[in-house]
Amino acid sequence: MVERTLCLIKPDAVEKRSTGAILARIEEAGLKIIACRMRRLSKEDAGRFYIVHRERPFYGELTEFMSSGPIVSCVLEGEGAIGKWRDLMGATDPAKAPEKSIRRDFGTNVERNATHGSDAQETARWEIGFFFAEQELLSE
Ligand code: FUP
Repeated sequence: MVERTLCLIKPDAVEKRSTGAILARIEEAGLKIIACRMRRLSKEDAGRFYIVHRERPFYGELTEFMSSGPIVSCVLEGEGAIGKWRDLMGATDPAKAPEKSIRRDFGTNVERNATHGSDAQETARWEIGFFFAEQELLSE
């Protein structure tokens, strides 16, 4: 099934100038970028994006980090895009992510882990809507 998923390149990876290398891996894997822009989140924006984690002990630090510099948000489209993008990223903790995965190659630790990807179809719809209007998704 053709799916859409949200990809974020987080402040650590943008600062390290890994944006191009990460986008290249996405395209080489056969996923299509149908929207892409750079933006800096406020701490409040980051708090809304990660609202499901509000009770977790790392919520404050996570929202601080996610608003610490520019991020790149993209919408990826393709067959099984949600799972494909999560496979490309690897586990949340870069040390546990497989060799050649994006988080292993570009991440530092469980917080500074280079990228984000939606985990299910409903979350993907909500997360895409957080960053983009429907008419900004250029599928054709
Ligand atoms: P993932 O779906 O792989 O991004 O992972 P989670 O939904 O479990 O976590 C969301 C984000 O919370 C991670 F990308 C990074 C952050 N996090 C921490 O900062 N500390 C932790 O112990 C766990 C997650």
